[in-house]
Amino acid sequence: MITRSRAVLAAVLVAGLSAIIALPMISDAQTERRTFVTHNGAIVETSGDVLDPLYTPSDVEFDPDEFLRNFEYGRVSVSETGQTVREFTIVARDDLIQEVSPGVFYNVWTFNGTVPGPTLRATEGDLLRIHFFNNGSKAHTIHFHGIHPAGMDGVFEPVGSGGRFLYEFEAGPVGVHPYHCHIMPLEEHITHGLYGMLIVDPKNGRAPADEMVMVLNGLDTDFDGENNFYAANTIPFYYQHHPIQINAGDLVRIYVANMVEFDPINNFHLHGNLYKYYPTGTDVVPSFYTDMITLSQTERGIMEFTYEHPGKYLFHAHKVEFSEKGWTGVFLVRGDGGAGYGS
Ligand SMILES: [Cu+2]
Repeated sequence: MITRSRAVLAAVLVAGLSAIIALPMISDAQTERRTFVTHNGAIVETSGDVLDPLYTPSDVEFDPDEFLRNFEYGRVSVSETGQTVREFTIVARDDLIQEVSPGVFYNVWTFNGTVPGPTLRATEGDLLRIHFFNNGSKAHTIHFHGIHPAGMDGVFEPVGSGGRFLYEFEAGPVGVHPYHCHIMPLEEHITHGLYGMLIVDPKNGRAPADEMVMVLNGLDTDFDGENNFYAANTIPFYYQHHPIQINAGDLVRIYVANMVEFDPINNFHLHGNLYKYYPTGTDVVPSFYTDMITLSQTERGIMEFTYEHPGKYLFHAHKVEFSEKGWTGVFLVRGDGGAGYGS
């Protein structure tokens, strides 16, 4: 068993790189950026770990099937005023290594050990207390999209290595809201994986459905400012090789968010069907009935659809480059009766 060692990794950063050049190191307390040259001559820099896939074990076991339908509701209590309180603990790290595709290892920066971080869920008006611990080597924060006081915005309150912060605000508005680290350089902190989703449900709930989360993301594994892989939920081609099983006649609800860096747009195309789409999930009336939405960065929403006919149906980015680099999957629609989620 080879133990991961930064010294070893630094010495052998050869995969895909032809040479390390003696350009001055760019460093400051926060980023410790390193500069090197790729095999095609491009000069790139990163403050992440540069890895040799031949010698790199993986620290992260991420199961996209488990992530898909997992919602975290927090530790629930009731305040003296009768308000529901939901407490979450989120720990940031920036030292984990994940085999993101066979033979491709990447230094992921994580909330609670995975990319994306946990899907948090609350009801409008709940008091959220998010206990944030930064166990990383760099400063990090959590910036939530949504409505909250300025001091809870995770922008001007950097949490240094070893530090902690309590984010406290009321859940709202109803919708789907991404959260992400907001430390500069922002592109780097996001693309390494410090993001997740907060779902705020209406007080009267939602219609029963087979619910799932898809965070659309990209991986820049060679630090050149372009993504080498794309995915729904991090692992390229995962849901193509492991089709998502749903039932004909069941209402399916997908909470989707686009967290792809570097590329200005992403999209979601569904085969053999159309879906109702609720941008940002803030309205109870769908804005579109379509098989194709386009999302800029952090755009998100709710998709709802029901398949009538059993079989295999593709879903993917209609930006073909993205689908050919991993952002594609399959719904396997079973026709033998479902869980009874009526539409
Ligand atoms: Cu960060």
